[in-house]
Amino acid sequence: MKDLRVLSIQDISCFGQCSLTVALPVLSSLGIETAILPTAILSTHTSGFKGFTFRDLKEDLPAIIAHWEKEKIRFDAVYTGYLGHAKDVEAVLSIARGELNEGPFIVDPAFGDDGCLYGGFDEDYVASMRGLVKEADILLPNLTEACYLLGIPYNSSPNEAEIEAILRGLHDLGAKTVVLKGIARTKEQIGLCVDDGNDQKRYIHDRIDKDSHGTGDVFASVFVGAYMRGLDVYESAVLAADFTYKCIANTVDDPTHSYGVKFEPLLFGLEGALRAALEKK
Ligand code: PXL
Repeated sequence: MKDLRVLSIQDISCFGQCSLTVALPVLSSLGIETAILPTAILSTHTSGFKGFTFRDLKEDLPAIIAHWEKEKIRFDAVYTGYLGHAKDVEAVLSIARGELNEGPFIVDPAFGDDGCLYGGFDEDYVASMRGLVKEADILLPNLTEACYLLGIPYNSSPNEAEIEAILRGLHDLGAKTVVLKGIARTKEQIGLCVDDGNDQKRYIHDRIDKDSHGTGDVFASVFVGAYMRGLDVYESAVLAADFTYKCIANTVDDPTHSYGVKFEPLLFGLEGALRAALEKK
């Protein structure tokens, strides 16, 4: 296996199983060296906790980047999630499109769900995210984020024409390939659509009727790991969706675990599933 080094740029929520505390173990378990650039440190994530602390690290980013540039450090991909501050975008783009990154720039907008923005975000944050979308090789939005990015009303059950318009709109914003999550949603099913501007593929699969926090981060981390290890975008999205489903199934019966999903016990099987998918190619 080729040595791979990915940089993940997101917040650290010290407690709560999301962002970097998901990306690091997932990517590491897939054999990928994972460097991190934390954009903020929070005591917990912002969903379901009250009174969390938030230390913005945007002042630190330029010096970290300058040091990496001096050391001639290189990454095989850059993957961003929840950043926390609109001003982070400038630093992120200087990494993703500068000498530090020699591979794809993969963007999970990570700013909303179920028709709403996460607490603390506003239209300015969404506007700044459009700056990332413009440069994204692969964009991983859910339906909520896609609608906000396009400035259109959220509809949890878009019809065919609406899905087409969303995909076209995201390409027009600059995203080269889009993995749109949360289509064809019923109580029992949910799906995703992969669209590279020429070709479109969908994956509809079983759904557990429970909203779980951190699943977008699990999906994105598995997706990035699988894609970097050699699956194509669609295969990576399928592996990520199936693994995310298993994580929810592993958590849904535990009433004490409402803040995230119990992905850790499943990581060993994830590497096996990835290898099996690679061997099938
Ligand atoms: O899972 C996305 C996420 C990441 N980081 C923080 C969050 C959220 C979602 O609410 O609050 C701090």
